[in-house]
Amino acid sequence: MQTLIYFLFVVMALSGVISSSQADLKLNYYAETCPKAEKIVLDYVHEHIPNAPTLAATFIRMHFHDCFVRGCDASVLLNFTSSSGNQTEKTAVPNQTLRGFGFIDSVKSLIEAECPGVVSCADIIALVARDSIVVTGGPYWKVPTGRRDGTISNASEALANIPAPNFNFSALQTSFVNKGLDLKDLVLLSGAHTIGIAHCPAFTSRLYNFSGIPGKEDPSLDSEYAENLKEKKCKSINDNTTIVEMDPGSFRTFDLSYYSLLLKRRGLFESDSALTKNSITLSYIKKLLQGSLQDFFQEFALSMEKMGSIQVLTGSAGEIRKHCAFVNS
Ligand code: HEM
Ligand SMILES: *[C@@H]1O[C@H](CO)[C@@H](O)[C@H](O)[C@H]1NC(C)=O
Ligand SMILES: *[C@@H]1O[C@H](CO)[C@@H](O)[C@H](O)[C@H]1NC(C)=O
Ligand SMILES: *[C@@H]1O[C@H](CO)[C@@H](O)[C@H](O)[C@H]1NC(C)=O
Ligand SMILES: *[C@@H]1O[C@H](CO)[C@@H](O)[C@H](O)[C@H]1NC(C)=O
Ligand SMILES: *[C@@H]1O[C@H](CO)[C@@H](O)[C@H](O)[C@H]1NC(C)=O
Ligand SMILES: *[C@@H]1O[C@H](CO)[C@@H](O)[C@H](O)[C@H]1NC(C)=O
Ligand SMILES: CC(=O)N[C@H]1CO[C@H](CO)[C@@H](O)[C@@H]1O
Repeated sequence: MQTLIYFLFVVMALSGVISSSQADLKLNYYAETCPKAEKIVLDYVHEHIPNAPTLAATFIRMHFHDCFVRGCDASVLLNFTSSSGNQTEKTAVPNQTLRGFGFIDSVKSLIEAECPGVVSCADIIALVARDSIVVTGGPYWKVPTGRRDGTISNASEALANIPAPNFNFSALQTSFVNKGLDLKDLVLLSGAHTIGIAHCPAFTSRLYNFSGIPGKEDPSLDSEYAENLKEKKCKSINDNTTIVEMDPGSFRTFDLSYYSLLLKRRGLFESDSALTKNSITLSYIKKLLQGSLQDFFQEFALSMEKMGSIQVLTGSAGEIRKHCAFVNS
């Protein structure tokens, strides 16, 4: 009998541990402590994103990069910590193309003025990302709040945890599984590449140096598209500055065309085209293309909610930063 009780206790404790991170976030977490917080974010986004719609892409990407390194804890925003100095996550190669830090700081200042020390920077990233995408006509997803801010930010951890554009299928799968995300999430979340831009270095090896062979093109890239990119965009392998729309023609519209391009072998990164090389992910792509835009939005929302709860700090873990770029002293 005692053994049975002990067994039940262990089972309950384990399931509690497994579900605790998600259970501790809740919708409108600041209802009592800072009732205007979410409205302040939404108003600021409404006021500024229509003038700078390309920031919506950078914010959803910032949220992704935050969540994949030490969980969604705003470690991506830190400029300096005592352990890493200025070699924080944002200095790592994948982060060098992030923007919009000033926007987040402005939202934080408005919220601090309303209720000091209450709302985390991690929640602000999650809310800004969602609201910016909605304002630009993309999907809505729920953002339960209650995340707390981390105190560590380490450039080498960003390199180790953020998937790279030259990842093949199995490397992508491993990267996502390590964060509790499955192949369906991989296909759906990659769908964010329906908006935004990339710099040439993310894919020029596919045009000029595939598999390290000078002059070789990636045979899984549509050759007409490849020629076009070489002639008009990334004219050499050393072009570090030119930007390319990832979903040419509708890079500001959150739609299904990213997936159509994948099937036409026009995914820009190896990581995009890798999704067509596995039968499970290929069939998800085809299924999405057979469904409606609303179906895609609904599925995307579920994956975003999963992503937004990766390894979150809750309760008394971490802190509520006063300034998003610095840990509290
Ligand atoms: C699956 C693995 C992924 C890889 C390898 C990857 C890689 C990249 C790279 C290399 C860029 C271009 C950055 C630049 O050169 O400026 C980019 C852009 C972008 N990524 Fe991803 N990404 C992945 C997943 C995601 C996810 C999960 C999201 C969000 C849910 C996302 C959202 C975006 C957006 C919106 C942009 C455009 C950014 C802008 O316009 O500034 N990506 N990604
Ligand atoms: C933090 O670093 C960003 C660039 O990564 C810079 O734009 C910003 O001004 C810095 N913030 C502070 C408060 O120093
Ligand atoms: C950063 O992370 C790397 C890899 O995990 C580790 O070797 C290094 O010691 C860390 N740096 C600091 C300053 O904590
Ligand atoms: C980072 O810190 C090092 C020394 O600690 C300093 O030499 C360098 O200028 C700093 N870089 C930036 C961008 O602040
Ligand atoms: C995928 O990439 C990994 C890491 O670079 C490599 O070890 C592996 O062999 C590759 N797998 C395939 C199927 O190419
Ligand atoms: C081509 O790829 C190889 C192997 O990755 C690398 O060593 C070489 O520097 C690359 N060439 C150029 C011009 O970038
Ligand atoms: C582009 O970046 C690479 C790697 O950072 C560097 O070696 C190269 O000199 C840069 N090219 C130009 C034209 O700035
Ligand atoms: C946004 C940001 O902090 N970008 C930095 C990325 O890293 C490079 C090199 O370390 C810096 O020059 C950028 O300022």
